[in-house]
This record gives sequence, structure tokens and C-alpha cells, in this order.
Amino acid sequence: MMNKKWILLISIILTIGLLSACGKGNDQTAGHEGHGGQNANDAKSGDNGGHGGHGEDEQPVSGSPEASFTFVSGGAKAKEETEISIQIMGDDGKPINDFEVSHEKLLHLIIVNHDLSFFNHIHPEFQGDGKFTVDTVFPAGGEYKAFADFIPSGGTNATLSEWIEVEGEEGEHADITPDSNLVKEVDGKEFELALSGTKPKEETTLTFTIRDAGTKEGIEDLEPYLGAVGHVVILSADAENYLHVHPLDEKATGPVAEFATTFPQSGTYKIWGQFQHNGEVITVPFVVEVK
Ligand SMILES: [Cu+2]
Repeated sequence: MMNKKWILLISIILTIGLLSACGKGNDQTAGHEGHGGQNANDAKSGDNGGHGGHGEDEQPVSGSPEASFTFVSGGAKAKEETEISIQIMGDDGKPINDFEVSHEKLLHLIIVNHDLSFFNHIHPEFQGDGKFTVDTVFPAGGEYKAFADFIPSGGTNATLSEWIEVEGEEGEHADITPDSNLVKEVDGKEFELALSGTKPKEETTLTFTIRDAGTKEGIEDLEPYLGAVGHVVILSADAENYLHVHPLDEKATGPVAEFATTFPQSGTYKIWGQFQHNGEVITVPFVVEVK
């Protein structure tokens, strides 16, 4: 009970401080106003959802980080190795240098193309001064969306994204249509996906059952991938919503792997399940409709 009272008291004090700082238009406020302009990518990398904007001076840097994605050589060409740089800055305009290890990594980078037919999940290395870099190859020209998923130390999970342009001939655009049958065969394995529900704003359990495609026997010796039974990424068809997904039993080894998520609104979503078996990572995509 005491704790709650203290939190309430501190919140009130902070709110009063914040309101007065924003209202007066003094030097401090002018500094904050300038902040948006200094970060050209502010609007583009807004998937964080929690842009507070004002009065963070007394708080840790990690309140509402910014990420900017650049190609180190100035541009990227299809089918050529390209170095991507991701610069992470705090609210105060200073680089963030302390990150929590999440799923065994400091930062997860997901790259998809416009129709979500291309999916890449890689792990850039931290170079200091808030910067991560990684080499990658884009299969064709066109627009790709990059998502950087990380947790600043002492902060909350952030997913910052930006569309990036790759030079070269574009591939064919395919429609993103919901699968009529949620059973897929990839690399000699059969993956069956079941959803506990398909309603938005309700926690949904995703159950993957993994079998040998030939014998139909369940695979019971899945290896941990990024510290858990598997890793699942979900994006809305327009790549606007990146969903957070967590395993229900990290230590599971198959044939069943369960994850939980909440679809924010109705629409079409693409789900990528990633599992490791015999030292190889297998990525299996599904498209579902949430009504
Ligand atoms: Cu990752």
C-alpha cells in the first residue's frame, strides 16, 4: 500500500513539473521543441507507440528512443552485399549504449519487402556510440521495411522501423492472401498452426505442431533457437504493425510449440515461425485473417 501511495505522489509531482515546463515556453521547452527537427527520422520510425515528447530530462535516456537506418556505402543494390548501420539515440539526442540481452541478442533486425514475400531476421553487432552494423543481401530492388527490436537498459521493449529503398529491378508483387489451410511443408518438415481465436484485442495462443513430413511423426528434439523453443514474428499485411510474441514454454522441445500474442485490430497478418532442428533454422510463413 505504501508503494502505491509513493508512486501516486511522485506521478503527481512529475505531472505538475511537466505541465509547467511545457506551458511556459521557457528555454527548456525550446530545447524540446528543437528535438523533433533534429531527428529527421522522427516520423518514420514511430512504431514505438510511446513518444512522450516532453520533460524527460530527469528520466533515463531510454524513455523513447529513435533509430535511423542507413547504408554505410550510401546506397544498396540488389543481390550485392550491403552494410546496414542502425543508429540508436535517446530522447536527449545522445547515443544509447546500454541494452538488455533479449532472446540472446542486443538487437534483432527484421527486414521484409513490400509484399512480405521476403523475410530476413539477422543480428547486427554493436559497434559503440549507439551504432549497430550488419552485412546483408537484398534479393531484388524496391522498398523494404526494416524493424529494429531491442530493449534499452532500464527501459521497455522498442521496435523502431523505417522503409528503405534498394536499387535494382523489382521482383513481382504478390497478393498477401490468407492461407486456407494452416499446414505447410518446409525442409522435410510439416508445420501445422492452430490459433486459439482470430479476434482482435484478445490474447491469442498460436500452437505450432512440427512433424516429419515423411513419417508424420512428431519431432520431439527441437533445439533452442535464440534461447527458446522458437521465435515468431507477426506483421500486419501493410507492415505497419509489428506484433510482440512470446513463447508460453521456452523450454519446450516439440512437437508442440506455443506462443501468445494479441492482434491489435482486424485485418490480414503474416506470421513467421522460426525453429531449429539438427543445427538448422527453418522459417515457416503463414497468413491469417483476424476479424
Ligand atoms: Cu533476432
